[in-house]
Amino acid sequence: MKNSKKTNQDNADGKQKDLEYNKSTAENEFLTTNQGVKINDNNNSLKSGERGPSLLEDFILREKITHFDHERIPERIVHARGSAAHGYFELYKPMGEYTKAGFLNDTTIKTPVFVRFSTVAGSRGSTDLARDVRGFAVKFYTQEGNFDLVGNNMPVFFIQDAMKFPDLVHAVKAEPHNEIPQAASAHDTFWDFISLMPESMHMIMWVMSDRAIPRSLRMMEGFGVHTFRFINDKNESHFVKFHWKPKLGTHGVAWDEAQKISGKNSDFHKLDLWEAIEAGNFPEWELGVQIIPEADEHKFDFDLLDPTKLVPEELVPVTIIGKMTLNKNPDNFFAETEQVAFHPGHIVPGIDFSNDPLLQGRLFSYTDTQLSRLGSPNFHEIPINRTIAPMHNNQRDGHMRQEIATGRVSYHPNSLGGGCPFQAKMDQGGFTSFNECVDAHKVRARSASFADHFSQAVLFYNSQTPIEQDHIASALSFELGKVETVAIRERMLGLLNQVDGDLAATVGKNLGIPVPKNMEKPVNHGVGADDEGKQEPTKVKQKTGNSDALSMLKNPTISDTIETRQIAFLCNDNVSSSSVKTMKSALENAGAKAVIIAPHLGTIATEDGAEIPVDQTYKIAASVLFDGVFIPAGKGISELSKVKEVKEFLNDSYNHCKFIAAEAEGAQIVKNQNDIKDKDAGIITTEKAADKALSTSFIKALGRHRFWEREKSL
Ligand code: HDD
Repeated sequence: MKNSKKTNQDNADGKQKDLEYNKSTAENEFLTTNQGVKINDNNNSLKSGERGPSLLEDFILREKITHFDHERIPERIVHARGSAAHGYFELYKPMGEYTKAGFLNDTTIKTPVFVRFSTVAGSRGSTDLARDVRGFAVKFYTQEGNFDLVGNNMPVFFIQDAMKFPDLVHAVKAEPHNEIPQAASAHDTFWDFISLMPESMHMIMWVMSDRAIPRSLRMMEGFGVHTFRFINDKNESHFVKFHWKPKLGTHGVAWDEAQKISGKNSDFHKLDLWEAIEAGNFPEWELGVQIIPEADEHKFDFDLLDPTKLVPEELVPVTIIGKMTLNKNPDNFFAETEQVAFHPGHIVPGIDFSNDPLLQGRLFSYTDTQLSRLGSPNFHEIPINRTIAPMHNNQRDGHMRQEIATGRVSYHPNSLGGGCPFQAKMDQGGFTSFNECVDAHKVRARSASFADHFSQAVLFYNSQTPIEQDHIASALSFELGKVETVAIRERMLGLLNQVDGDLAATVGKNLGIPVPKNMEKPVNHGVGADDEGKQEPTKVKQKTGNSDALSMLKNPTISDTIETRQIAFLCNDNVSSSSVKTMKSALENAGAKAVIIAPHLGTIATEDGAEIPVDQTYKIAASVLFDGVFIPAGKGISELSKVKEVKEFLNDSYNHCKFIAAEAEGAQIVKNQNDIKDKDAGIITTEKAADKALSTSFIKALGRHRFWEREKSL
């Protein structure tokens, strides 16, 4: 183990080499007990007589069953369902002016990373497509120790102080008396809590937007959320906000689609990430930072320490400093994805905390939770968690200790061990906390600078396109429609009214209740008993009225690539091979994947007697699992109009605003479908077969992801 650490620091493979020590394979090996004894019969327990009782002395049976009985560990209290991958981070330009962190200064190093994405509220076995925040946790195995950036796919949070975290989580999780609903916030306890906590309104706008139903984990932004500090080698501090920008753009699905995907394939995101990496389509994100000098701390209309606020990119631009590539799936889900232990408190010299009260509370929570989840203070020794930097200290013993620390000295200072291990001076890389001056009274209070709960909710809402605003109104109508207590719905309308009168009115109309007039002034229940009625939320006018970066559709960094998109080809025997081939090769050249769907597996015969392998049948394939649909030409295609699943396929594609392309007989099917016809510009048809112009327009259209304009006519 020791030698590996010296050599494993050098490159992107460093962590992989480190993990090799713990990998095993049973190839060409005998089956044995855990003690290494070869097993002769793995099918029958030891009995007294063929039909007699089993014998307690059967150590092979006992060992097997005992281990099985203990296979499960508690799932994470939040973020239980996750998918992860290995990769590396490359720096574009040295950041020495701001931070002395080694991995942010040396552009020649590829720092290994392990990234876990997650939903928050649901259990381990819940659906990937829940309307929820997504966790975006990155472990950088740097040469100076592990740095964990434990963020989300949204840049703000529900609450301002860690004191409220257990309340928030209790409210959103399944209700305690009947454990319903699973992985859903659409229930009374969540909205009861939210309606009493106006500070959550900004985050509520994000969670009700399509950010909460991503198309793919590879198509989400990531955010460090809190303001952190960069510390340079002169011990100067700059505030910093971290951003991950996906190369494939940020995309969501329609809510009806999300619900159907949950039925068709609840592992949709997990599988998508897995398959992309297996196919060599390595997902990439660029790392961006917003840097704010210490002197500018109080220059904004909001408090940098308030995690319900973001720093608009129009005020402080995001500087792109590097790129992360995920290029390897885990070998073992439990060993890696389940046992990985992230902690916002895992930082390296050059990075430090701010006094954000949510972050400060997190610094306690993450080690604590690993103790109950992984069962031992030695969780840092689990292969996926251990650092590739040299690690020496006087911590000893505890459950399942792996390291065999030699020698008689386990204390500091010592003379018997030659004083080892030594403390490191700052110029030797020793970590020192930023020497911020703090002179204050001990109080249990919230700063008045945190009291503006609505301006940024308004900023977010106003920055959305009308389509995105409609989606927010629909999401709120769905969620609050499932709330049974009318008083909770009314309180929520009061809060929504602070964000936008029309939004409140639309949701109110759907809920069948008028926006309550006497609730113009929301009450903040998130205060101490002596402060009740004080510290009411204020609405401060932001300088930035609009921020395109907050909209998925207006975002200036929007990507029109169709790489890795899955396009369904609705086929049948007697299809035109040139029609299929022309579109398939055009899509593949653009990086997308054509999936051939037909009534049966095996191959389909083309009009000219060739054969095309079939990927899926209509019994398995569903529109919601694809990004777009193409119906080729061919005499046999006309028969598809009789196939029920094809009708459903087209209807769903249409209703979820997907682009549909069709040629000749295929185009006729679209025209004959009552609900669709060729009503809008998202339906691209031609009477010709193998039309290159059609594939060009289809690819261009797919780059827009969805033809959302169609929603108006649905
Ligand atoms: Fe947390 C897990 C992100 C606030 C307490 N959190 C967890 C994970 C992510 C986040 C991505 C999953 C890590 C993994 O994949 O293993 N959490 C956040 C963000 C927050 C946040 C972005 C606000 C900005 N969290 C937060 C607070 C507390 C916690 C305020 C407690 C005071 N979070 C936990 C936890 C978890 C966790 C209970 C559960 C499993 C784990 O830590 O390892 O400790």
